[in-house]
Amino acid sequence: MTRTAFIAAAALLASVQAHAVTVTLTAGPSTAVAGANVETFESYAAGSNLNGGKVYAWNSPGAALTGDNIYLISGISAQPKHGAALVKDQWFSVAGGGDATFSFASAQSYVGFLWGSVDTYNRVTFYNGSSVLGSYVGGTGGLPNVPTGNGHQGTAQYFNFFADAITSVRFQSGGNAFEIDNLASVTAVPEPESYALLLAGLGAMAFVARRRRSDDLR
Ligand SMILES: [Ca+2]
Ligand SMILES: [Ca+2]
Repeated sequence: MTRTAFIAAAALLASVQAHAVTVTLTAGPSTAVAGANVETFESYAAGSNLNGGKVYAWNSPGAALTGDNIYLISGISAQPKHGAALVKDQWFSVAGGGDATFSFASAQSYVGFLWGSVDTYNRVTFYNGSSVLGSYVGGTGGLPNVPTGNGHQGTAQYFNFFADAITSVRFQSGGNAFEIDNLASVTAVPEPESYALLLAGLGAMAFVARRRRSDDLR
């Protein structure tokens, strides 16, 4: 491949892949995106270790009901609030200093989750392979409609993140805790314009290669 063709191919690849993450919020408790796969964390034993975090249940040791209609394991984790009604279920929690990653079998065009008690020490990062697509910190004003500060256990916001190809999502927390439920995702299907761009790029490269060959013959 010539240097020019290589640069053209690299630029083309970048234009296809480097699309930013779009963030939206909807009312909880679960995804409103059609066709999403949803992990509710109900199939795990309470206290299970999972991908760097833990699955807690409403009846975990030390759990007590609070005035926000959630179960609180004092100083450790709070169940994400599902709405006005009391819900007895399980959730996923990343403890202080914790680092949890969910890797997908194939690229996803969407990832969403119910984020309970959004904290300034919670960080969520979306990857395509080792490339960071987007990284967000809770409670700092960087996300729409999220109260700033820590410990807003009474909020029930569902977060939606859209990107072309998310291969993993990472949850990190500097303190107790980063709590989520109803982790949803949708498998990515390449968009028609991506195919069109790729075909146009391949056509351009073939044209350059052919012209170079005919130049050589002259
Ligand atoms: Ca659940
Ligand atoms: Ca929290």
